[in-house]
Amino acid sequence: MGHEPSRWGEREALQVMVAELDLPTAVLHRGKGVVDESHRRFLGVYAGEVGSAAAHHAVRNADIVIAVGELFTGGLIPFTHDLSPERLITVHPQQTVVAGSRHPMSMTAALSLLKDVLQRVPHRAPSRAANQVSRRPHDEGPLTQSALWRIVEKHLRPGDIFSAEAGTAYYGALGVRLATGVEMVSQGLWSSIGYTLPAILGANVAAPDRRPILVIGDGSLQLTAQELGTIIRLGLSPVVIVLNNEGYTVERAIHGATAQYNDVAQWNWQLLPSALGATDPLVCRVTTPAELEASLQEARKQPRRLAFIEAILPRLDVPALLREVAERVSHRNGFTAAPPDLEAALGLPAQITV
Ligand SMILES: Cc1ncc(C[n+]2csc(CCOP(=O)(O)OP(=O)(O)O)c2C)c(N)n1
Ligand SMILES: [Mg+2]
Repeated sequence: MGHEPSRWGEREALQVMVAELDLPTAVLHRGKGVVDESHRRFLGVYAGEVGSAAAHHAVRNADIVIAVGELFTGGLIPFTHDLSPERLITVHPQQTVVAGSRHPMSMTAALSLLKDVLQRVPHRAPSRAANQVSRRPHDEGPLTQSALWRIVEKHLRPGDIFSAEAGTAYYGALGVRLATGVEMVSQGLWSSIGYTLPAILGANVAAPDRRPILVIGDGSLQLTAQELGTIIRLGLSPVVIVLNNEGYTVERAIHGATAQYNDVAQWNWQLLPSALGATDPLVCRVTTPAELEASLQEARKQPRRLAFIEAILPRLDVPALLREVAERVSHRNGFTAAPPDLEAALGLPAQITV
């Protein structure tokens, strides 16, 4: 599943189809939040040679793959999807392509037709389930990316608008299993940093009864932080978690781990909400999993109060998925040796940027 069903108002129809037919589903990174991830046959994020092994296995072995609303123009590692056209049905807003043959029709009509056909065709489902955020407790010691995402997952509520900025946050969020009805607002195609804070402002104005939960890096937030002032002026109360890892950690993972160009100014984040006009914000600085847990619990208890949480993280700590991606990007850009299983995917584009 890609992102188009959300944009074209077909998210609900798709979710009903998946539930009624008990279909195994996987999402591409931009389609995160399109299907109900609490569904027992949810396989996780499909990203070719990285991402969910269950999704990769299912896609590789399926007789037919139905790709709804995805253009395959870019992946986490582009061009490593394993999708031969002869067993592929792609459904787009205005056309459906079946094994290479194009049929002009709306996505609504195509989904209804597919539902009808699939009801009459017996289908088997893969037995492997998604294996995403680590379930191991990490409650001792300083906060890490892996503990942070486990705690964020636990605190998401049905109906929340969940947003993760480009950077380590985006990759961490891809590993979170979303509660039913959580919708994602992110920007996986161009990855323009600074996008998500204004984006949740817009989403919250459009849907005042749904609480946005944003996870954003310190570098990205410095691009559009002033919009927190608008959020405050409008009396909105999102939960904003700022990952303070002293700079561009996603870039450090690819090249220049200690390079100065990956450093950013060290703002006093604790003072930002009041500097921008907040009179009674919930402001926390967390350095351990227990502190993050407590601050999110408090934020949940006070839905009408802006929550601004500064999470202190190690400079080089990244989510597991990003580690895999960064290794491959770094290699393709000629910075490092090939990771062990990359040889099969060589001969592909030389430069990739994040
Ligand atoms: C407008 C723009 N400039 C630069 C980039 C390249 N870029 C992608 S992520 C990133 C750094 C993000 O750093 P931060 O927000 O601190 O997140 P972290 O990875 O440290 O958690 C940069 C510079 C981009 N995607 N968009
Ligand atoms: Mg950072």
